[in-house]
Amino acid sequence: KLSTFPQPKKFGLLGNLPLIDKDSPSSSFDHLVDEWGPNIRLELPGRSFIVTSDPEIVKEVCDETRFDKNIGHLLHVRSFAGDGLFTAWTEEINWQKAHRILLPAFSQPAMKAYHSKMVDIALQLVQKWSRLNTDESIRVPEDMTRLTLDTIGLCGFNYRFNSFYRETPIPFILSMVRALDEAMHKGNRLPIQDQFMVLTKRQFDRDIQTMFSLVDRLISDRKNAGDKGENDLLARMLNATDPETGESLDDANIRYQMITFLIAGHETTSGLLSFAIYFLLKHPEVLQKAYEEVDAVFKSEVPTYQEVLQLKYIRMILNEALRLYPTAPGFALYAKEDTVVGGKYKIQKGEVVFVHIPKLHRDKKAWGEDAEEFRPERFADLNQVPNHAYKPFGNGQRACIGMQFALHEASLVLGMILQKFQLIDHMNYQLKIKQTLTLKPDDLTIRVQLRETSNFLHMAESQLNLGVETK
Ligand code: FDE
Repeated sequence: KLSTFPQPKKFGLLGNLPLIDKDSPSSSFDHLVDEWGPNIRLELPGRSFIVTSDPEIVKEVCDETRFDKNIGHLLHVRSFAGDGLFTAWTEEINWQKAHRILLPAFSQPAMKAYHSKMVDIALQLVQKWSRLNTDESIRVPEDMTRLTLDTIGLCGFNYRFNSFYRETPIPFILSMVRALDEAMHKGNRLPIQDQFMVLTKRQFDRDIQTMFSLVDRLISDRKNAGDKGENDLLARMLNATDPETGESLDDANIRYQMITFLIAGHETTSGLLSFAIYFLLKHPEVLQKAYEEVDAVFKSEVPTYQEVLQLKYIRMILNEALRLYPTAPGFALYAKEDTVVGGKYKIQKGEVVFVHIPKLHRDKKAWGEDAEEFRPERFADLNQVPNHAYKPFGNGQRACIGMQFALHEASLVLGMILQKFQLIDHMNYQLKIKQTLTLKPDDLTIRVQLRETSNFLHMAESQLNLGVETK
């Protein structure tokens, strides 16, 4: 017996649009799931789609023989990310080519090549924090964004954004953030509203040009300088050929990939680190275990690649932070053919299903009665993790290519922070979520104090050799 997805109340021509907070769609979905259950149909002007956070249904829509990644809702991001990995359809030749060329560049062993660059940037954060006076507070998401942006810039294209030396973002980043915000809002605006926003449109076009011009310059500079043995993503994109077609990526596509890495690689990872800090502040017993691990594993102030891999408990903390607050809170699929899911819901060919991750990650059937609690021990044995209820990096071949990159970077940084600092919840922070495209703990600030470890006394010396002696 087939049935239809429950649909919340509609408002005339606007359909369900008024139920979605345009500044925070993710929290609107949370409320809708609370009220209507884990499977819902929503109708917005000109489109209709299903929202699910039901592990049984997610398992089915993650079957790549029946469903594939949908790009429709990312149309406006495509204006500047083009056919880069994130915004390309799976059938596009450039997705397949770039996927094959770039997979090795993001593998776990490839992280060895980026490790010392990641350490370089992490040291900048640690140094900044260690020079603060005791009454100065740290705006956590802002510093984490400095860190992740500088890291992807350096590992990706040997470019230094030098965000720790600036109070305000550079024009490129202002443009990127504004364009992303506009892309998110544009999708939920009526065409008639959109037509009148001439200035907004002009700004959007200008922002896109700002992004293109920096990235295009980096590409042409590198080509002019010739191959100096750089081991970054740009070098790989310029030199590597696709094992299947023998072709390499063209300049326009490389530009889109660079913008894509900057978009995908910095806000998501910075949110992850910010939430991890938030949870550590609120869970002293977890913090204590994390300190013990870092003290046992790190032999000096400049951790090695191998040491980072040994931070098992830190990884568990990151996994658990991503469970409760998946910083990329959803992904979309479309049905390749007419099909039925959950044994009763009909989905037509081409129909879109949006997986709302935050509620999936808190499903009590999958995670147990304590699903709302922060408990890293859930990830002690990865075989015990309910896979179809854990999708912080998306699914299948369209899953996050940057996962190892993000986890290596985040483990390294969290480890280095804990090695040096005691974290102080000076304002008794109450969690407030902010959504741009990604989630962040809004206005989280902390204070830090240097821990009294003997290691620290040698720090000043080793800073002089930063980066050089990492193996
Ligand atoms: C992707 C991704 C995803 C999926 C989406 C869809 O499906 O739509 C997700 C969910 C994610 N990703 C998530 C995340 C989180 C974090 C922390 C991150 N992520 C990070 C990063 C870094 C980097 C560099 C990146 N990331 C990148 C990326 C890319 C390129 C992509 C696309 C892929 C394909 O091919 O599709 C992604 N990422 Fe991520």
